[in-house]
Amino acid sequence: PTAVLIGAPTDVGAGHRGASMGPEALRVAGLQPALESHGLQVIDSGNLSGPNNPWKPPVDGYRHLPEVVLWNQAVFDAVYGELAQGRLPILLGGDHCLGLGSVSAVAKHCRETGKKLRVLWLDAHADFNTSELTPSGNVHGMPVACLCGLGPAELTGLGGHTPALRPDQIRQIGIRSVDEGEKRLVHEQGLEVFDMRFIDEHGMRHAMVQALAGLDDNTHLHVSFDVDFLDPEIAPGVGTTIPGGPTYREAQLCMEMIADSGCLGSLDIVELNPALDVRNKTAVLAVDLVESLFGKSTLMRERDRR
Ligand code: DIR
Ligand code: MN
Ligand code: MN
Ligand code: MN
Repeated sequence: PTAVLIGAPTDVGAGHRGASMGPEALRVAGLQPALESHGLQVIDSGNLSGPNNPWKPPVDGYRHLPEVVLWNQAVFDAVYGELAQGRLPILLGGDHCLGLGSVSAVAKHCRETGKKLRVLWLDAHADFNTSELTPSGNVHGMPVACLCGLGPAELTGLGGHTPALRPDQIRQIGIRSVDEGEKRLVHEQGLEVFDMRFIDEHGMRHAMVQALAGLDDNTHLHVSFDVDFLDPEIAPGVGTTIPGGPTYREAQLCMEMIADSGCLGSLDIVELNPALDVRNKTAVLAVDLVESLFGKSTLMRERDRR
């Protein structure tokens, strides 16, 4: 299908300013021509608009909730509209609170078309906080919980169906920072998490074999790629760096194995923060990895010979 870039330049869900510059940094790093060089048709639909970041403290456990809701409604409408036209949406964040609007739209599309849905959440964090558990009030730490129906009605009901997702539709990869209360909730809800301990012990290959198990021709695979998934030594341009993430090779393998599944139907690239980056190198790395996600490989693969 044709891919569509959708920019969502906001940082209202984050605790650092700057992820609002993410869409432009990815364009400057050459995302569109890189994808086109692999034979993909790509349309850049430009940027969505929404409220400015008021930079206020949390209210009742949420920072900027009205602004987060407005941005997510815009993302939901754009992603849903592209899927309905048979296109593959690539959301350029923006902070990870936008995963809520994006995945809610994908879930609605799948319900309406009878497709199975698998969501891969590539992240250093579980993003499974609630207003009671959050240490920060930042909604970018809450989208997975909201997708599972735990959160304010304005967010959990975004796609007209609560919950948008069942925990068994989600696989988390690369996790290495989970807050105390969040840890218990992840366990209670039965999320399948391939944390860094798992990747250390069993390797990225085995983690991805398990995370991709059970996909079939009727499965829509959504990848929500928080750039802080990557080790900060190679990807410094994010607001919340956590040491001990996947190396360049591990991240490449992860992306290549997703490409080989042939099921990729939508993508978020979020939390890239150019204000904290070094000569745009994190954006360039993200583009390199996304090329692999869309099938770039060193040698010809099985699918190229068919
Ligand atoms: C932390 C940081 N768990 C919080 N979360 C995220 O504020 O909830 N950082 N997602 O990127
Ligand atoms: Mn479709
Ligand atoms: Mn995240
Ligand atoms: Mn994160």
